[in-house]
Amino acid sequence: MTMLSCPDRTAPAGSTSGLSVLLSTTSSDSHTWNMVFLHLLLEEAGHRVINLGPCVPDALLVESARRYRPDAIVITTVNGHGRIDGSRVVRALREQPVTRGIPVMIGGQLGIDGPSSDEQVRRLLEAGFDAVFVPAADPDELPAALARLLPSRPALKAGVHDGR
Ligand code: B12
Repeated sequence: MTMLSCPDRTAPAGSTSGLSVLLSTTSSDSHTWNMVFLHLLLEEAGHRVINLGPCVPDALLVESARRYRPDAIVITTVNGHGRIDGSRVVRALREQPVTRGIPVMIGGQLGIDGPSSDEQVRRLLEAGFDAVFVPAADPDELPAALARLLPSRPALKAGVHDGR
């Protein structure tokens, strides 16, 4: 069957690029509306989204990153376990030669104590995240952060990063 009409997923004129973004939650997190919101936000910014859905096991996220080799990985989590699940999965991504250079960002409600502390953010960055969005962050910052992060990794964009 031929698709006669399909939505234009290319980047709008003037946007930085049309990046491929792997969107995931953490293994324990079943919330989905945050994913729907981010999926639409990223598509409206001109990016292509691969959405893994809720409760993504670490091994599936790592395997999906190996398979799709996205320009970036965005993790959304609101159930309060993000600081633990997120740290674990980003370490797993950093251990694999094929996935270690992919920019990874996390945001939502990262703990169970309301606004994320500086210490919580520091630990997530130390575990391997390139960017951490605290609850007070404006989600509209995400497309801008993607645009800022990726030009600093030209080899990755060209698909010739070590180990790929
Ligand atoms: C609906 C809901 C559920 C539904 C989810 C249904 C579904 N299909 O998604 C159900 C009933 C299943 C559910 C279950 C649970 N929930 Co619930 N849930 C909610 C609720 C009421 C709304 C969430 C929602 O859909 N919001 C709409 C979306 C669009 O907004 P959002 O999720 O806030 O995301 C925004 C921002 O966080 C931000 N953002 C999110 N991710 C990212 C990532 C990046 C990179 C960036 C930039 C921004 C960003 O952008 C989004 C848009 O502004 C919230 C309370 C609330 N009012 O927020 C609790 C809430 C998230 N749930 C909570 C809890 C505790 C649970 C349970 C553990 C309860 C239980 N004891 O079983 C389980 C979790 C199970 C699990 N395994 O994860 C807590 C989390 C506590 C915490 N973090 O400290 C909350 C905050 C309620 C509360 N006040 O206690 N929940």
